[in-house]
Amino acid sequence: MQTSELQQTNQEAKGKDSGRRVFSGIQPSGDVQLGNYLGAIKGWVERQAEKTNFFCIVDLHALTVGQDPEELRQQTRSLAAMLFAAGLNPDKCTVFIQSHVPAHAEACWLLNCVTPIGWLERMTQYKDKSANQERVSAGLLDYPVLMAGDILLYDTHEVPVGEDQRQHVELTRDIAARFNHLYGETFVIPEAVIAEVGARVMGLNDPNMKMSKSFSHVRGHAVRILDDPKEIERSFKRAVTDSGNEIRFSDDPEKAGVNNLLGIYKVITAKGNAEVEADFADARGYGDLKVRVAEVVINELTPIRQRYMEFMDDVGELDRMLARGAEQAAAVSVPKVDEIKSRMGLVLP
Ligand code: AQP
Repeated sequence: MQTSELQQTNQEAKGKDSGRRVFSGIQPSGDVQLGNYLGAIKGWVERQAEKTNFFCIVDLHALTVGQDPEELRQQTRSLAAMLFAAGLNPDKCTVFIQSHVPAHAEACWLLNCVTPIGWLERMTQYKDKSANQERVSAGLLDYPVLMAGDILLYDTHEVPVGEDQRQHVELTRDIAARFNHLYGETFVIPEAVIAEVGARVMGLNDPNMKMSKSFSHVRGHAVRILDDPKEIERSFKRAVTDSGNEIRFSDDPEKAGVNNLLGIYKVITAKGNAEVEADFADARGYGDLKVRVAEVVINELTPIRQRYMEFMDDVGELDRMLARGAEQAAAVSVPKVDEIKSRMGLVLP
């Protein structure tokens, strides 16, 4: 696409809203699970036409923990196919791979130089992820700075994320404010947008731990988007609940399992709490609850799985869609990274 066309696309996008920009990312770090879908992807699809949206497959972030190169390549394409299959439309939003736009790695370095190490060492995700590793990479510590660069390069106003990423968006705000203070107004200070429902889907085997891609190989932990209906049914049947029989929303940690199942049902059916509870008024125990939740999940995911297969059958077209996304992303982020460099005193070529 020519620059003039890109500018036109951006202007059109601005026309449909007051120019508010949205940025969000997802790592190709394993099998995409129901939490990623309900906490992030579903909302991206529903709101893609409202503002100027940038959705990024953050492959550089995936490198912060060990990855098999061939698997990473496969997972990256697979994730792209899944995002398009879920309904992201390249005519309405920009979908691209982070490493296709070198401005992201550059911004990370530049922002590293204004970020105190202490800010990074207190990140909960860093503490959790580093606790289980023999050797911790510098990249894992630096993960939130790369994320800050991703967001700030697009003059982003809103960052839709799950609850687990709230702290990283707070850090991004701190980094942006510090940079603006040191070098003059450069960055928009972004806000995390956290959906009330779907924000935290918990593991089916342990409702006190969030569902995660990197644990999707653990039996009974996650529902993967590409699981077939039988597998999904089995996962829900195995879900941990409690020894009672009351099907209602509750803050009681004892009932975290039932709460999680109801939360999944609620976000998919878009019903209110009372309506959801009423749907289960005639249920005969948790067995019934599990079967009915599995049913709505299967109905939601089946068409996505089918479209996914079609995208994976035409990798050439998939790559072309991603190249178009990278071009659109670069049209915004390359001038921005030049502005950052210039502010910091680098001589532009
Ligand atoms: N369990 C979850 N409930 C709600 N939202 C979730 N997200 C992740 N898990 C849940 C949201 O999915 C988006 C993409 O996440 P990511 O891939 O960038 O990283 P993550 O948050 O670390 O996701 P995972 O699945 O736990 O991946 P791994 O295991 O690789 O670390 C984000 O918006 C996230 O909030």
